[in-house]
Amino acid sequence: MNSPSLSTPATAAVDVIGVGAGFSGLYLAHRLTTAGWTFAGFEAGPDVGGTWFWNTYPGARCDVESIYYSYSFDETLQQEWTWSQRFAPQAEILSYINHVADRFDLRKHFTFDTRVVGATWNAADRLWEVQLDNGETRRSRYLISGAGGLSTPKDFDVPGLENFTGLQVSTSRWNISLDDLAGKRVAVIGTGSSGVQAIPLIAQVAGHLTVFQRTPNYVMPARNAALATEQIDSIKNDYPTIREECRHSPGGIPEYPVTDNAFDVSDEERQRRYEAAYERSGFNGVGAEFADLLTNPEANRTASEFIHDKIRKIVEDPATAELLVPKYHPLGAKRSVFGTDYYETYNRPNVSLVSLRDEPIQTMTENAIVTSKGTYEVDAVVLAIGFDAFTGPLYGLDLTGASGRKLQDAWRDGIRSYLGMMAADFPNFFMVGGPLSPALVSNVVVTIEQAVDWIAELLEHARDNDAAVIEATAEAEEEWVNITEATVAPTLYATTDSWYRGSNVDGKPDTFMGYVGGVGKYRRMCTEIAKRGYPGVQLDGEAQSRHLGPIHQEIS
Ligand code: N01
Repeated sequence: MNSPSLSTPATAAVDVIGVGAGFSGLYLAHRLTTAGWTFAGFEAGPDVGGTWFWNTYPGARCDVESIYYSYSFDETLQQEWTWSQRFAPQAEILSYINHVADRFDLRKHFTFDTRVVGATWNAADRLWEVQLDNGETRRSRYLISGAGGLSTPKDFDVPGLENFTGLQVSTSRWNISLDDLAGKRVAVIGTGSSGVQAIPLIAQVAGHLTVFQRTPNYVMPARNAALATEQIDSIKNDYPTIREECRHSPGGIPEYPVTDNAFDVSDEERQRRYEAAYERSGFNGVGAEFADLLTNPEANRTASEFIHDKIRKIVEDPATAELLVPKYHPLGAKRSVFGTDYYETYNRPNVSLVSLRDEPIQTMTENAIVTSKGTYEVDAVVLAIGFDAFTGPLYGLDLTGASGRKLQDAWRDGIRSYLGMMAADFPNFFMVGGPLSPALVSNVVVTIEQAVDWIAELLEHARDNDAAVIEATAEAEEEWVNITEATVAPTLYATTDSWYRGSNVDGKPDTFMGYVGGVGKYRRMCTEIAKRGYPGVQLDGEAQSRHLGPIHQEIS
């Protein structure tokens, strides 16, 4: 194959620098090098895996079913790999990622233990100058971030944490063994997806576990199970259809077809349906049982109260049950959480719960957490407090765009992008599953593959047109921001504080960081944009149309 790098200036060592060697970075390396581009990937960690390399805390597993949370780009790959469980544990996902890296010989494209710490657009040479944490600078025509949305841990903003001299570990950088907690008095701070998965296993070994909960969540049973041989055979026979369904679904998993609203049915019928959904569980469970659960607060209340009742039935101590009942947000408006024996864990004699809403942490001493109501002596603190989502990893690249402005300054008053993949004033820079893409609320692997393919085709389009510089127009970016806002506005996401909107990080602008119109609609729209010659994208300063135009309305 002829190298497509003919137009890459001599001063650029490679066509593309890619950031990260997780699901995004690996597919990026595969897709682009197969098409003949030269590619240099940099990964801060010592090996491939991204999220699944770092998040090794006890109980870590994906809550999107393994058969959907995997690559679809290669039929042989999906035929030869066999998932053991409905929801694969972290170690199995990591070995899958390693298998992919080996099978397609992808490690050779990456330098590990090397972080991108800065990147500046050089307008004269029309390339990116990329600074690495080893002090070197590399130059590339294109810079593509596959740094992920949940790869930058949130600051450890627990007051007085620096005073604590006992064992301290965070779920997102787990570096101890569960045995290290055996017999100890352990505190877990945080009850999101990570905390909920870790808590039952920590409880099994700890002398005493105290959970410090700020916001109770709706935790639905994961209902994980081994995949039977017949199930696997049937999935493998049907993979092409399953993948196509995922690609054109709302959330990147086969759609659970619901058209009726919660009050279209009798109270008894609604209850019956919630019970069936609770048994089914997963993202197509209770939260997806009626069409209006995420838009009508009253409808949502019926589903929320259904879960409240479940909690009260499972948790034996009524006072603890009341603290666990989620009352500060509607079901599904914050990221849904799926657990195994989560509420049952609070029936153990060695587990207690502290509500930080009632008694906030004031400080920590060398061996205790001090709240407004008491002092809790502990030997170990586990932080499960989440991430500086989406912008954290991007701002870590410290990008300087064409006008000399940093990305973090350009987005100071609100996060912006064109399709979640490009940013005006940052030429030749692309994001795989970036902010305002469907990545936030979908099976991210589906979004990753779509984004990589779309970006790769755009690079080819630019090459075919002898264009060296690709940039989203400010007009198209503005339109996309308006579309994403208008799409989320009628939903309960828009009015609920969550990391989806940056509420968990002080000073972060209030922007819902995803497109909620569905991965299927988004894919069809991106395809149409490509077909029409990329309106909203300028090549060497010339835009076919500066606007995205009515494409979003035209596509169903
Ligand atoms: O983080 P989170 P996570 N003092 O932000 C609390 C994905 N994921 O790592 O809600 C005390 O959800 C915070 O309280 P509040 C998934 O997308 C997936 O658990 O802000 N508490 C909350 O309870 C997920 O949504 C999987 O009031 C503090 C918790 O810490 C995303 O990653 C598994 C605090 C943080 O919850 C993030 O999940 C794991 C403080 N200073 C993760 N700061 C699966 O696929 C925060 N909190 C299963």
